[in-house]
Amino acid sequence: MQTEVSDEQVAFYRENGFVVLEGFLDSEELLYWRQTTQEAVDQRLAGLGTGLNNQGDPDAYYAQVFTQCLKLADSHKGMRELMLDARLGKLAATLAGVDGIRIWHDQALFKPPFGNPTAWHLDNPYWSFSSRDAISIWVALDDATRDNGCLYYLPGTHKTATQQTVGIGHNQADLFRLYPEWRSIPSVGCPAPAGTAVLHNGLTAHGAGANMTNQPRRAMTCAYMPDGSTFNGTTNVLPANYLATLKVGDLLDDDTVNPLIWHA
Ligand SMILES: O=C(O)CCC(=O)C(=O)O
Ligand SMILES: [Fe+2]
Repeated sequence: MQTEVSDEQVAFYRENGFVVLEGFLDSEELLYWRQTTQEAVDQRLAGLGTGLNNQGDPDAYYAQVFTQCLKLADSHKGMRELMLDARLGKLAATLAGVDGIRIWHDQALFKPPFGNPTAWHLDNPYWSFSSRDAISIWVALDDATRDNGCLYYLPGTHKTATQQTVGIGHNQADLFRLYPEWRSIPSVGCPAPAGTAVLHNGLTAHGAGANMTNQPRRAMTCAYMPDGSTFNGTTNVLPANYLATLKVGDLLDDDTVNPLIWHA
């Protein structure tokens, strides 16, 4: 796993709100990540393990944007080992410029054959903490191309975003109702050969195209929370028993819910 980044890559990330790291996984690691993720998703969809997925109604529009399986590290041992790797935390912390990184949630995102596009959105406003330094890693398990739904970004939007976003719905352009000034920013597509990691700030506008091919576009991702972040009142993926103990402003520092995977 190639988790070292250059000063230029850090500078690019800070300026644009995303960065593409080709060759992140070598071919052996790629096979292992693909196999582990597929197995964890298959188990989850078969009803094993705990946690969340969006396949309640497989015909629903959102279910055909991607198969979304959250918190696979909680239900699959091999996935847990992959996700708790301190090198991932150090990479995220280095790009974000923070001194500690906790897992917010992992999620597999498999855009199905002929799947719907992923409408423009911001991530951090969905989550139970508000931070300008939240960061996610998105690892391509298949070649992600302009044909099958690679990611697109609006560079620099992490600098002007507020904590307002839209749902990932039918209209690609809903986000521009909130941020009309972003319509003038040229989007940047990020084709990503399998094994590439793409990282983005939780406030960078992003989306993905439709999958016009008859093969899945699989990705394994993880969202990270800077250590020291506090509860903002949003439920998101927090377990009910933990939520019951929290009030707005409390530190989110429970290692069983949000593991601290790296600290300076
Ligand atoms: O994989 C996709 O289509 C969208 C990914 C995304 O929105 C994310 O990783 O935050
Ligand atoms: Fe997203």
